[in-house]
Order: sequence, then structure tokens, then C-alpha cells
Amino acid sequence: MNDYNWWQRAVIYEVYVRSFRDSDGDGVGDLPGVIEKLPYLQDLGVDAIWLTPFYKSPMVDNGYDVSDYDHVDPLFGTDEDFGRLVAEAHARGMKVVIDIVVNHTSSEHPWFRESRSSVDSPYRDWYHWTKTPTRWGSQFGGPAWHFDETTGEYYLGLFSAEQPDLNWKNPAVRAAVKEMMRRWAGRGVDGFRLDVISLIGKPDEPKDGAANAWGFTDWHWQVANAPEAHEYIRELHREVFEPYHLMTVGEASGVTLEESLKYSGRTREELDMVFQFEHVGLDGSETWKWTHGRIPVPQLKEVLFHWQEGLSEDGWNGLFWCNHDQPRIVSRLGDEGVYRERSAKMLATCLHGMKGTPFVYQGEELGMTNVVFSAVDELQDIESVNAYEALTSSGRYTPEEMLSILSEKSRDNARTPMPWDFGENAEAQVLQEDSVWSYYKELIRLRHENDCLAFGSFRRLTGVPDDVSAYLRVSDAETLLVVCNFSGETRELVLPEWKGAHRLIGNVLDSLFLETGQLEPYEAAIYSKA
Ligand code: TEU
Repeated sequence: MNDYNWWQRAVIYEVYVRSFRDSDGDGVGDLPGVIEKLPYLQDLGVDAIWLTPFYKSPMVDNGYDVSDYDHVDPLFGTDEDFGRLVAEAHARGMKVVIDIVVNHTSSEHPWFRESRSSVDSPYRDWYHWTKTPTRWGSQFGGPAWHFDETTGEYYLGLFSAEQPDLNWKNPAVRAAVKEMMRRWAGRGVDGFRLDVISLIGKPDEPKDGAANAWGFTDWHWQVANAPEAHEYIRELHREVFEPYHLMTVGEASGVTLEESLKYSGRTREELDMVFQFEHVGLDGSETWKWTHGRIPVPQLKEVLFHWQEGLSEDGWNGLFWCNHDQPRIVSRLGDEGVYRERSAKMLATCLHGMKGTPFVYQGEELGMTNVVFSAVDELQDIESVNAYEALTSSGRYTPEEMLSILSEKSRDNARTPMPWDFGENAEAQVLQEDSVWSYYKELIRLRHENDCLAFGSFRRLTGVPDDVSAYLRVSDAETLLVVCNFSGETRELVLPEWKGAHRLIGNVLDSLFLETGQLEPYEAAIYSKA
């Protein structure tokens, strides 16, 4: 395999800057902190880091509300720190992917301040304004059309009032975005993670969808994956991604397999891959996650295998369990108790065994779990705080019920500080041969060294117990078997043709699986046959 793109055999590590490493003791992570921990990431073996937004921002949505795209927020350091980070990452052989948030800006961005100042402002048309709003609801609660007193009109903010949506139909907006992207390319970045890029195309005539309990209506059906979004992305590809050799992963919540082939199909010239959310939405739905529930393993397998098979010939999978918006995967699908470490390794095996680019979210490599929230003031995330207010004040949930749901679902579960030096800490795991960390390191090494793991085709195994996942990866020279027990009990899967195969990695010492067909609770392994 000589002819491939770097990201096709890479593992990418997501750094949520604010809670990664605090270098100056102000309680907030920062870019010098990331620089300090580059040796840790290099040791783990990741090929690239994705940095969440570090730009100037009022931090209403922790930086996903950008007020200045070109400069580092003082909370996170300086522009020089960023330059140093890129140089030092490159010197250590790691690439740098930055988060680009251009579906919306902050309401404090000079473009929006101008836009809202007058109906005659040259920036008026940079955002969406109307006198006759639909009843669309916003992602973080309340209406999506926000009344603005200065001009007596409403502007669109699909996430919050402080995150007005840019009007991509306006060529001046697209030109400004492209220039900004080129400036970052010039500062040495290797790729972009594009925030909610599936939402940039807006309908000319917004219409109300189904209403929710508060009378707000749904917009996803009319906004997500609009044909215009594909058009705009192709323009970005032509004028920025391609000429500057940038790797791209687009966040595309609500995307179907068919739609994702449009984004990432090889001849489409749009994106390298997308993040889809079907597998992590199985314990609720994307528009309604505020309920208890565990991801059902049979459906999970069906979704994962559907994507593996669907993107086998064309397109490419962005593989992930965790990110800064998702609860911790060990809490969702593994065991927080005695099998914490073993189940963390099992989940890692299942994901890293598949074809695509695996993403590791900070702390996942330590097997971190969710938090228990016992009071609303322990929450910081705008989505969680607003949902708590809305759902308790309407009487839908008691405060206790809502806190227990938030302990399962809140985005804050993923945003606790990286435990560098206490408890189940990072430094201790690095030194331990059988730690979750060492297991991740081994999986990453395997992806780099084993062609079949990186490029072999995917084939599901049938006749497997409901809560066991088993699949093959097949190349001319080798076949791999990836088997994972998602249950806390012993399971049986007899595979006589695999007797005597070589185990590349596994989470149970002295496993008897190939001899007896017995899988221990949360057991996982990858076997190889020539
Ligand atoms: O997230 C997009 C998104 O749709 C999220 O709202 C997601 O569905 C939700 O968090 C699940 O509960 C991106 C960013 O990753 C997120 O952090 C931002 O808040 C959001 O865009 C707005 O920029």
C-alpha cells in the first residue's frame, strides 16, 4: 500500500483545549499546556491532533461562538503560542487539525455587530434576517429566530441567540471564509474539522416542521444536507482544501449513508470524511436526547456494520465513540465498575478494528467515565443548563430526575479536566504495560504497521450472539478476525477455522477463546491468519 493519503492510516486525537492542560494555573486549559503534553501524545503514537476552537470568543458555547477567527483568545494563550504549537507538533511528526466554525459566528463578531446596526448596513445580508419568522426551535432551547430591537427584525441563530447563522448564499461571506481558511493554511495547519458543516445551506422559504412540546418546530428536515451545502463545500474544496492540501472532516449530524457518500465520495471533491452520529444516537435521538437509555448492542452493530459496508468501495469512515459533545463511552456501553479497564479496551478494539480513521477523544485512552451531577450549578454547558431550566420549569422532569438524566447525557461529562496527576491518572497508565493507555498505544501501532487493518475490506460474521460483535478484515495476504463481547457475562462463539490463529492484541491474559469458544465478560481480541 504505497498510494494512500496520510489520514487513511492515521489515528487522530481530539484535544478539548479548555480542559486538557492548564499551564498557568488559571483553571482553564491552554495552548502552552498542549505544547507541554506533546511528548505524551507522541508517545501514544497519534498522527495528528484536532484542536477545538481557541479563537477569540465570549465563550457562550465554550468557543464555538467565534468573535475573531484570526487570533487566539487570551484565555488560551497568544498567537505566538499557536505558532510554537504547530512547529513543535511538526517537529515531533504530528499534524495539526483545527476546528473551523463557520455555520455561525458569535453575536459579538464585528460582521454581526455591523449587520444588526441597520437594514442598510453592507453586512446586513451576511446573516439571515426576516420580519416573518417560522416557529423553529433552537438547538440550545427557545426560538431559533431572535428578535432584534434596533431594526425590529428577527435573525436566525439555530444554536443560540449568541450564535447567529451566516448567510452562505452571499458570495462576500464565502469569500471571507475562504480567505480566513487560507490564512490558517499559511500558518501551517494540516487540516480542518468543520463544525456542523451540513447546516450551511439554508432554504429560501423557511417552513415549519413538526412541533415539539413547547410549540417550537423542527428545521432539520429543511436545513440539514441541503443541496446548497454540497455546492458551497465543492467551492471550498476547489479553492482551498485541494490547493492547500488540507485534510477535511465534516461534522454532519443527521447524515445518512447515502448523503455521506455525497460528502466523501472520491469523485465528489467535497470532504475526506464526515462524522455521522447514528451509532451514538441510539440511546435517544438527535433532536431528543433528554431521556434515560442505554445503546442497544444489536442495533449498534447493525448501524456500525451498515456504515462499514456502505463506505467500503467509496467514501471513508470517520470512526469515533467520544467527543466533547458525547458522554463517556465506558459509561454508555461498558462497565464503570470492576470491568472498567477491560470494557474500555474492548470498545477500543471494536472501533480501531474497523476501516476508517479512528479518532480518540482526550481521556478515552485512560478509560475515563461520566460524572455524577448532583446540583445544577455543577453544570457549565449551555445546552445542559438550558435543558435543565426548560425541562424542570415545565414540570416534565423533577430536578432529581433531570440531574440523573444529565449525569448520563450531559456534554459536561466529557469536559472534565484531564487527570494528569491524580487517581487513575495519565502518568501512571503510561508506565503500566496492561493499562488502557498502553492498549490504545498498541492499537495505534497496529494500524500503522498492519496493511490489512488499515485497508482490508470489511466482512461481518453472522450467527453471532446478540451482544457479541464479530467481523473480518480481509486483504490478499491476510485475514483478521475482530471479536468483542459487549456483555458483562461469558458468551460462546465457536470458530473452528480460527483455531491456532495468531492473536495480535487482546484484553484477556491467557484467553481460551480459540480453543473453547468461551469469551470472558467484555473480552476482545484481534486474530490474524495468513
Ligand atoms: O455540535 C453540533 C451539534 O449538533 C451538537 O449540538 C450536538 O448535536 C449536541 O451537542 C449533542 O447534544 C457542534 C459542536 O461540536 C458543539 O460543541 C457546538 O456546541 C455546536 O456545534 C455549535 O457550534
